[in-house]
Amino acid sequence: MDLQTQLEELKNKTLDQLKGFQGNQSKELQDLKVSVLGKKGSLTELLKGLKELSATERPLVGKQVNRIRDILTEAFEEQAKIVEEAKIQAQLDSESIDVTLPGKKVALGNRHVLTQTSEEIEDIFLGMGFQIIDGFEVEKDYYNFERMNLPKDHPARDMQDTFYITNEILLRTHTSPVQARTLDQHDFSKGPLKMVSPGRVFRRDTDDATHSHQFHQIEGLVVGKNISMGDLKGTLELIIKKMFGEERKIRLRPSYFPFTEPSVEVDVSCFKCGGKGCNVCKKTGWIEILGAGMVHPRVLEMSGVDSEVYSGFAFGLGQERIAMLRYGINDIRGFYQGDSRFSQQFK
Ligand code: FA5
Repeated sequence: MDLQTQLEELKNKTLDQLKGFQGNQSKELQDLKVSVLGKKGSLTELLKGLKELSATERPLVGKQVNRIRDILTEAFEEQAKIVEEAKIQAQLDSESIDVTLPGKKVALGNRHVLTQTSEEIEDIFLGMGFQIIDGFEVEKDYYNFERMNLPKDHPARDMQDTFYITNEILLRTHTSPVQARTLDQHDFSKGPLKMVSPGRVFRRDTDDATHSHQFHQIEGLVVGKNISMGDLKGTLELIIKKMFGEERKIRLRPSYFPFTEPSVEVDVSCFKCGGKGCNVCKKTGWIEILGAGMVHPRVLEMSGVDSEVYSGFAFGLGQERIAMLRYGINDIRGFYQGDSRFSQQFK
């Protein structure tokens, strides 16, 4: 049999074999393809006979080979499609869907308890005519320390060590730099300044049940004419009673902050032991929740505000401490672990 006839036969035989492959026979189809068109397949085998042909016959048969390879390649592709479709159809036929079965429940998340706390506090302040201001988490040393009356090399900088990005740029240690930035902007001819600014702060603190190296504060600042320590105490009492109820006791302790004079620290009676002393309150019966005081005249002057005419108070609340007191959370680390069993409790 001459080569051309053999080639035609191979083509016809393969086309015949290609008919009737089922959906579950994609492997068999692939095997057949390899056995005909593969490197060691029958077509390649027949090609070896090309060199026996005369110079006039060879190009003609060569053309025929190419034509047959194209026809077969196309036929295999076509058949592969048919097999794939048959496979999908078989799968669809074998699976029945019970549309009456209940659907899968999608678990709904809820706002983090710290977000809820912050929004609640913001709402109370909005009701008292305060504005809400955003600050920068990455802050300049200048605003975080210098404008807060903590010049370079001031020993009180040790109270709030932090993570420096460069010598001049750092992760803010408190929300107080927003005080300076807001004072710079405020137009006192239009009335007093009353603002709160919530946000994340960072410190080189050792983590324990009540301390984290990253936590949240809410800064408050009121500056105007004739603002006194009485206004500070009244505002704090109001917010603490709204947040914790009338029965919770508070106490003001004299303290020191370079940016307030006088300065106080405010404690709330411990939620766990009610004031008797336990591991949460470190046996003191009290948990510190905020620092506050009358704005230091130098802080006002650095913003170009005349401290002879204007005075004010400021405070910095620890949001985690507030949430812990409200909900009886005894370990601050729970806020940051992303455990849904924790967050689901505060819907
Ligand atoms: C300050 O950060 C001052 N900027 C607050 C202030 C503002 C004083 C305005 C006067 C005027 P202090 O370091 O005490 O102060 O922090 C304030 C509150 O943040 C604390 O009362 C506490 O509730 C919370 N806090 C402090 N350190 C941590 C910590 N490591 N983890 C969680 N909460 C903390």
